[in-house]
Amino acid sequence: MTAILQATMTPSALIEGLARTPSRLAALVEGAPDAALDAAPAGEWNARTVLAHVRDDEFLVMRVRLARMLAEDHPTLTPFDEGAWAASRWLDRESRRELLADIAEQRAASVAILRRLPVEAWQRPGTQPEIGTFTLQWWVEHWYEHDVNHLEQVATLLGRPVPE
Ligand code: NI
Repeated sequence: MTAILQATMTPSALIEGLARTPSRLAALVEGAPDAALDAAPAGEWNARTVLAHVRDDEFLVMRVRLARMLAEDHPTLTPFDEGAWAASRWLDRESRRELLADIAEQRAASVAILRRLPVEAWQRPGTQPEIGTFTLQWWVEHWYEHDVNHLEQVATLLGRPVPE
């Protein structure tokens, strides 16, 4: 029998962490020149693309997987091709102001769902071929770690510390 991946953070800590990411990202890019948001080493995403990725993943990936794990009995989730996304992303709402507003709005919608989950829902299982089988809580923790990774990525790109 294969082990089911389990979270180490509590639901309340995860919700609190996820809820803080939009303001941390906003503080991180505040005052940075637009040219800095668009600069990156060859072959890497720049900060603006990372912000668009965080925004788009929220509704293309996060809430889709959340909804499937809540509605279906142990779904097999579909991998998401980030390279294809980056090559085909919409560019018409990528001003810093729009990106930050979109991130805050999308995240608030996700957090509102998570706050209302019954306690047993956090143990619902899902499987992703390249990861294995996990609880919804593990997957939300994975999502929070994704936030932290991209906060650190933008901080490195801009040469700034990650805000508290
Ligand atoms: Ni990512």
